[in-house]
Amino acid sequence: MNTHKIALIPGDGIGRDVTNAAWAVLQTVANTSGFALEGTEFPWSCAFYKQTGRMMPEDGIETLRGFDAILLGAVGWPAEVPDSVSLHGLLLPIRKAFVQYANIRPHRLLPGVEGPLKAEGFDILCIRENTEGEYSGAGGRVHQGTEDEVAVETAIFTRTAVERILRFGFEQARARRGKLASVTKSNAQKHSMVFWDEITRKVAADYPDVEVTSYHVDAISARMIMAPESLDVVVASNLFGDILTDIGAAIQGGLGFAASANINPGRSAPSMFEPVHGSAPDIAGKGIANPMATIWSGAMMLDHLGEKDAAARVMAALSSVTAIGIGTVPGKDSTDAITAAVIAALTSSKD
Ligand code: GGG
Repeated sequence: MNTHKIALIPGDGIGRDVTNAAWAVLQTVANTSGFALEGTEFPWSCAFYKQTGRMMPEDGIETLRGFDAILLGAVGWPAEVPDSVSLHGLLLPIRKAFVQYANIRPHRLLPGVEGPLKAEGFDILCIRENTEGEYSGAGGRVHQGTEDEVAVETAIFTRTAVERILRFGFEQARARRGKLASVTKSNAQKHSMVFWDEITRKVAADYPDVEVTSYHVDAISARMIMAPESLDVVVASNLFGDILTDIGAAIQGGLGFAASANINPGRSAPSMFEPVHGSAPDIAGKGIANPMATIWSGAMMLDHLGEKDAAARVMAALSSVTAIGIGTVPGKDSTDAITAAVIAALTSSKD
């Protein structure tokens, strides 16, 4: 029997609830699909930071390298650890070290979920550059604590990273509806985004079958709300993609539905799967976090691991549950109730 080794990092706040839920669903589908998932849990989180002074041990990356994939819940507990420390101590180093350069976030309505728009339907795949750009961490502060203090945050755009993310986007567009939106702001950012546009045109020449349009980030933000059905694949830099995918989450009914995959397309290291949402301290411990985003991310993990049928079964189970109104209204159904309904749908689909 095929066994996939999965590193589980529940993280902070609702991260544990949603990871437990997704893991129960994934174990159910594995047990009924003829493969095994072997999970190893790591307590890396803000609580771990409080105990050790680090978000993960010094050899954390090397420890994770031996796994087939990583399933992560949420990171951040700002009351105790600054968000800049928790993000730069766990999530961003994993994405960079494992060259998970493509952050993929699907935005569509599950059956029975209305979302805030009157849109008939939409199916957007946002692809966010995940290793550099505005989240490079390059910069510093001088004259700290004085009137003359200066903070510099330098966005890094390399030809290698911009070209590979655009190429990845064009491949996805080719496999979908053949439309690619390249997100820019080259009227204002006359170095990095002019460079981004040049590389978009260069890569586009290799994909004459894909219809490519460059949108300024402000214009595409409005378009995602006013005409989301006009978009197919959207490729953006790290910061622009982070922001646009919160809009994507909002129009698909909320962050409880927004899944994501941090993919190393060359498979030289494990990829990581996580909901778009964070640790949600306001609802942590209440048992009402929507686990669907993490379950959907788990389906993306199965797909990446080659368990395509199992991934499709999880998505069908999620859809059948939302179609009867379970998990569609924030806070109405408990995490446990939603998880039990998805597991029941999976089990009955095998009968
Ligand atoms: N689900 C992982 C998590 O905690 N995400 C919250 C967050 O702030 N992410 C930042 C990012 O995706 O770059």
